[in-house]
Amino acid sequence: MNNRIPVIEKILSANDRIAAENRQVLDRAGIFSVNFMASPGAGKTSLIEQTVHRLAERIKIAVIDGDIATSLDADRAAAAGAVAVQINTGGDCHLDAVMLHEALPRLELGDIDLLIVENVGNLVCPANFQLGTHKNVLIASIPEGDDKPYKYPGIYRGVDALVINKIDLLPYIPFRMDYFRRGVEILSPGLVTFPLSCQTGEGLDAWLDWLCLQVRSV
Ligand SMILES: Nc1nc2c(ncn2[C@@H]2O[C@H](COP(=O)(O)OP(=O)(O)O)[C@@H](O)[C@H]2O)c(=O)[nH]1
Ligand SMILES: [Mg+2]
Repeated sequence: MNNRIPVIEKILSANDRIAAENRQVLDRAGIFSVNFMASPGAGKTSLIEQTVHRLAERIKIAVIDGDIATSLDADRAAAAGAVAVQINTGGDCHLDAVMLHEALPRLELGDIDLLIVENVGNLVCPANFQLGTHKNVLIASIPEGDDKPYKYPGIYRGVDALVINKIDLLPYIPFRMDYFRRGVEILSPGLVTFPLSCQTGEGLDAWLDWLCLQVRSV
């Protein structure tokens, strides 16, 4: 039992080493990359679809989709107009840096401006495994409830931007935005936040402006 903590530390530091290699590969290719993390159903793939629809004419976008099984999400990203690769984790509840490392050569890296990685739907495990992407983006959604920052502090603490999706549902679902945002502020003070709806398009422009700014900054 006493050996467990050193073993986990070793796995995590090996992951960080590969994550740093991934970052180098992406930087060398001039690619800006984001890691989308969220619970299942929050709207990761929907935000990818909307982002690709709106930006694909201006920015070359690739998507790497992580799921336990199926290629359903990569199929959706491809149908939206992105180059898409699916990773099946076969049961793992998160992507890790090695999985991304193995997926990167499946893309024409010289032909990509923006890489979006869709992590496995989960609010716990993805927070522990850096992939080497430039930004970690968390997608919350109204039906999940306003208590999630308090219940899953780990994932809310480590992110670079927060999307609050499905704001079209605010009239129908009890969700105290002030309470939610107070919880976020405690964990990630000043976190850049985009309330939006993939369904109606409300709020998408601010998200896309931020993303384009990041892509241009590479
Ligand atoms: N009402 C509403 N539904 C949405 C919105 N975004 C996504 N959905 C729906 O939420 C469900 C899960 O979306 P999906 O993108 O597959 O989530 P993922 O599992 O995080 O990739 C689908 O039925 C979407 O149509 C939104 O902004 N508003
Ligand atoms: Mg999805």
